[in-house]
Amino acid sequence: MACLRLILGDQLSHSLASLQDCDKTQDIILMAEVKTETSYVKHHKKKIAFLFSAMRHFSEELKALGHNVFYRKYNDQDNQGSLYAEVALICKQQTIDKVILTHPGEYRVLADMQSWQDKLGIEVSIQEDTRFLASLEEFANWAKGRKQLRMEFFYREMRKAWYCLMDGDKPVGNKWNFDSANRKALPKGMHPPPPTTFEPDDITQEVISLVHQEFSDHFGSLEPFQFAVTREQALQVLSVFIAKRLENFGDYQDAMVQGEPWMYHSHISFYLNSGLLTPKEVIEQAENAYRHGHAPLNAVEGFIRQVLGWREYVRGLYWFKMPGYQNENFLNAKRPLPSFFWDANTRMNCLSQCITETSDNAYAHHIQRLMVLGNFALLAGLHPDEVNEWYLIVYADAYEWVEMPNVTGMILFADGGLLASKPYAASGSYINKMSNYCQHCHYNVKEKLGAQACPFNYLYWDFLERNKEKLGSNPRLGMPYRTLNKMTDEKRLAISRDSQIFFKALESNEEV
Ligand code: FAD
Ligand code: DLZ
Ligand code: SF4
Repeated sequence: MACLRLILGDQLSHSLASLQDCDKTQDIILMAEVKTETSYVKHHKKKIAFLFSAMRHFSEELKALGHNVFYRKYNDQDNQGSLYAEVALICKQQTIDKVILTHPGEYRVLADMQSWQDKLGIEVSIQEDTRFLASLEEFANWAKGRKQLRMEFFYREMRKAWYCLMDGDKPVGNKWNFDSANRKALPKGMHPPPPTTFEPDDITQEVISLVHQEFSDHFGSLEPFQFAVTREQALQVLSVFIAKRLENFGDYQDAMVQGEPWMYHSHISFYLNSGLLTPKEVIEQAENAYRHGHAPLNAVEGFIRQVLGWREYVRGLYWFKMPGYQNENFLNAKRPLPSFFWDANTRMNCLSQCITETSDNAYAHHIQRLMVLGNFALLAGLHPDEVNEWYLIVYADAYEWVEMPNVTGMILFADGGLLASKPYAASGSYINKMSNYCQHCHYNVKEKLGAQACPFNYLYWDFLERNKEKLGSNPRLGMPYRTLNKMTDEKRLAISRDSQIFFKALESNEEV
């Protein structure tokens, strides 16, 4: 029986379900660079270059292992333009008894794949993506019947299930979570090590030329291009992180410093999400570092919580709630995305820095995504569709399964509190505490009102006032609502007035 096995751009793992039991004598492995995938949103140039190069390297590895690989390049004359059309062409030209797929990372792709069997008249089998540590069924069993799906409780179950950072039936250190130790600003004069980078080889050079040629109108800088593009290189990024950054990961997890986009983060999301690394090996290496005394518990637990907790949780939540999740807009946010999200042209230094780094690197670390960019999107009431699209475009690690819960649930509270117990809303003083952006800003973070005041300051209160009906009874917002309620009418009017001036400027595309 001859099988056609399609491997997607984010399925570059030798352990992939649809590669198991592959019959090298008659099966065909198909990989294809296609327009439908490059254009459903206009991805950052670096994201396309990274994936195409990683796909091409992976196909070479499969060929070297003796597999029969058909690789469709983007500018091949006969490129069929979509995954389905590429599959259909091979099924027409060859004798194929069965098409084997691995569950994709986005609902739109799954919905498409589910129609292929009827269209092709050939059996199509969609296998579970076993690279994740919680199956979709396990997540659904955990989530069923719960009103709120708190990550913390899911994470504890995962720690027990994978016996990770456990001492018998107790968490190591007798606490599940060491987050309270992980909120330090970076001391002056302390510089994180540079990121691990790679010079483009011939395959990557060819892809870079292709991206210049075909995607010049997409967001972001293509060069310098320094990502890992093979598993071997991705493993190097991981081992340098474990050896040189992990020990400080916890302490400075929430810190932001102008000119330091990489901090003590791991920079492995690109490689985990495309399949070059597996979450299991990442977690094992981090736990080993703790067990051998190379990194403290607050760092290792903090890091493992991201991978074993958040990453698995958002994936479970996405599939548990799709397709409805994409329409959530609890706060009825309507404002279009300001143009400065594309050109960084704003006097708000924190935003300008984070957007510039996003454009340069196709990367920003979590707190930049959450507490600067996301916080602004929340306070300004930006429409979830536009915010989701932006995040999906600009980061090289972005796929809907991980991007959407972070945007819809975490930053916009658009799911009404399914993911987060309260909106991650903050005034300028949080950004000032965790970064040095305010020292270089046109606005004054200490001023609450008026033309020089940091816009986050009045937008924060205006957000609470605007959404009082929906958020006023949230127990975790009791303190700020009590403060708001105690404000004089005059102060409340001034907050509303300054916010209206700000929004008007946004609407008329003036620089803010
Ligand atoms: P580290 O800080 O070193 O963390 C280690 C790993 O933990 C990451 O590589 C990632 O795999 C995982 N992780 C950490 N936080 C999360 C989280 N909240 N959700 C899921 N996994 C997490 N991550 C993506 O991989 N793709 C996205 O498209 C994406 N979009 C985001 C959008 C918003 C609005 C926010 C707030 C977060 C988003 N994240 C996304 C999560 C997180 O910001 C990135 O995973 C992280 O910044 C990647 O950098 P790193 O590898 O250096 O991570
Ligand atoms: C993101 C992406 C891009 C830009 N291009 C391709 C491609 O040409 N071929 C491919 O197989 N996959 C690509 N991908 C990744 C897919 O979009 C991804 O597999 C789906 O979004 C499901 O997660
Ligand atoms: Fe951002 Fe306000 Fe600080 Fe400026 S003053 S950097 S706008 S938080």
